[in-house]
Formats: sequence, structure tokens, C-alpha cells
Amino acid sequence: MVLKMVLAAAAAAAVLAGSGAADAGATLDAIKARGSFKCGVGTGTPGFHYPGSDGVWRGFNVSICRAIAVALFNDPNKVEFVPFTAQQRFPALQTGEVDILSNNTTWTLTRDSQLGFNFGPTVFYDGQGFMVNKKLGVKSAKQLGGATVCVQPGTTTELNLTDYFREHKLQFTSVVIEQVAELRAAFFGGRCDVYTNDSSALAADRSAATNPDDYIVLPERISKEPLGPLVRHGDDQWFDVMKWTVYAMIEAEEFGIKKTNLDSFANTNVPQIKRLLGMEPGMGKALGLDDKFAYNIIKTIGNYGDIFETNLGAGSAIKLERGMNDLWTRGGMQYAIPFR
Ligand SMILES: N[C@@H](CCC(=O)N[C@@H](CS)C(=O)NCC(=O)O)C(=O)O
Repeated sequence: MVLKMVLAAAAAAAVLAGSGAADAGATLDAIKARGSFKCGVGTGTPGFHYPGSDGVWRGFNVSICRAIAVALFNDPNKVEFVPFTAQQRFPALQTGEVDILSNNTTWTLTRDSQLGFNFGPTVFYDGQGFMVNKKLGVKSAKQLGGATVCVQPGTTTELNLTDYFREHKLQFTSVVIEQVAELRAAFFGGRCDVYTNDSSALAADRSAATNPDDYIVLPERISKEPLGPLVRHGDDQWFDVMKWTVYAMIEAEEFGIKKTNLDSFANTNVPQIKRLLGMEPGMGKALGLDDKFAYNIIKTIGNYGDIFETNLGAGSAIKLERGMNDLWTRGGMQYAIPFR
């Protein structure tokens, strides 16, 4: 009876405390107590997530998790990276082996509902493509009837491949390989006519090939692949921290605030910038974070454009265009939700 009353009082207090750290869910509480979190990534794709020869993880998806580590702990190293194949990733998040996935996972209805996940902002709008050796002389996916296609299991890629060939009444033989390093070796070694994946991953893999110029990515994009970080259902506060870390990076780019010019905004009169950078209090506190969380992210990691260009764009070997991933103010789809 006494215990029941204590529990009821605790529940009432939690409701009264409202938002913020006081009622953080189990995941965020555990992360704060541990002083770090675990981020599931892919096993190795240039530009997106790859371990350097020094064992340090780098790439666009890695930067998202490092930015969350900065938001929480003001330290980009308070995160441990755990590599998974596409097939391993969902059980790993469901069972709590990791706290988040940041690994080019596509947001879909069944993953969002049946699998029990919450998807954050789409950090890379992508579409599935096909890569072939130029020697094949193929110019369009419609000419791929009878081809042998290398594909990873447990992906939207595998499902879209079947849909596309069925819709266009084309035959194909799939070569299904779980480890992406083996999959690439099979394709570049000539075991398959075609390699299919998110087109950004194809560009990344092509850039790292021995003879990139021998290969082309065909023009068709056969699907929508909105890629972004995801967490388990059941901890809204952890989900919020993930979402607003991404939005902080996009909002910073919208205001022209980057790693290299951050301190020139110290005397700004622009109210939105003052709230974003914590010169006016409240935004961080509402999330259970330091009011300087966005400032710290930009200083340590950079804005959205910084991490795009360094890892995937002009500053990388991959040289992807911003395209759909440009800011909405320049005709793209990246759009931050208001900081207020
Ligand atoms: N976006 C697709 C494709 C999956 C995909 O690209 N998965 C990543 C992460 S699990 C991968 O396997 N990348 C190769 C790697 O680096 O391991 C999906 O979500 O099903």
C-alpha cells in the first residue's frame, strides 16, 4: 500500500515536471548515466561510415552520431561505433545492443510501425540505382533483361529490384551477398553484370574502385530512399535529442553559420540566431541539454553543409551534388523546424 502511494506520487511528480531531463525515458537516462552511447553504422562505405587505418570511424553518418555526442556531453568521442550488415542492424537496435542507427537506413512504413522504430529527419534524400561496366554498352535500366544483379539482403534494395523487374517484365538472376565488401568484390571482379544499391552508395563504391572510369551509374532512380537516423519506440526524449541535433545543423546552414565563422555571430541581433546559439536561454534546456548545444555542435562538427561537402561533396572523392539535399531556400528539401 505504501509502495503504491510512493509510485503514484512519483508518477504525478513526473507528469508535473513536464518536459526535460526530469522525465527522460529509460534510454536517455541510461545514456546519461553511462556517459556515452552506442551508434550502429554500416561495415564500411566511403564517405558515409568507414573506419580509418587508425581505427577511428569517419563519414557523414558518423558525424551525425558525433554531433549527438556533442549535444549531450560536449565531446564527439562519447560515442561507440558498432558496425552491422543490413541484415543485422534491426535486431541490434531492437534488443538494445545499440541506442541508435545512423547507417543509410531507409524510412519506410513497416520499419516505422511493425519493427518498432522512430525515424529522425531525413539526412540524405536518395533513390535506388544500377551500376554497370561500360563494356556492357547499356545506357538504360530497361536494357537489363537477363542480367545477373549483385544485391545485399535485408534491404529495400532487394525488394525494389524485384518490383522493378516485375513491373517492366524483365528477367534477372540475383547474386545475394550479405557482406558489402564481398558484394563489391563480386561486382568489380565481374561476377555480376549489375550492382544495385542506393545511388549515393554506388557513387561512393565507384569512387573507391581501381578503375572508376570503367563503370557508369545508369540514369534511372527506381525508388525513393529517404535515409536518416532511427531509434527504438519508447523514449521520446532520446528521439527529440536526435532530431534537434540534426535540425541544429540544418538551421545553422540556413543562417550561414559554419564551423569556420561561428564566433563572428557573437554580437548578432538576429533573434533566431541568438536562440539557436544559446545567447538567449531556453532551447537546450527544453531538450534536457546545455543551452549551448547547437553552438557546440557547429564548433566541433560543423553545419549540415560542412559535413555534406567534406564527406560526400566537393571536398571528397565522391563529389556528389547537393541536389535534393540542398537547403529548401536553394530549391532542395533540407528544412529545419523552428527553434522557438
Ligand atoms: N537504404 C537501404 C539500403 C541498406 C544499406 O545501404 N545499408 C547499409 C547500412 S546497414 C549498408 O549495408 N551499407 C554497406 C556497409 O557499409 O556495410 C535500406 O535501408 O535497406
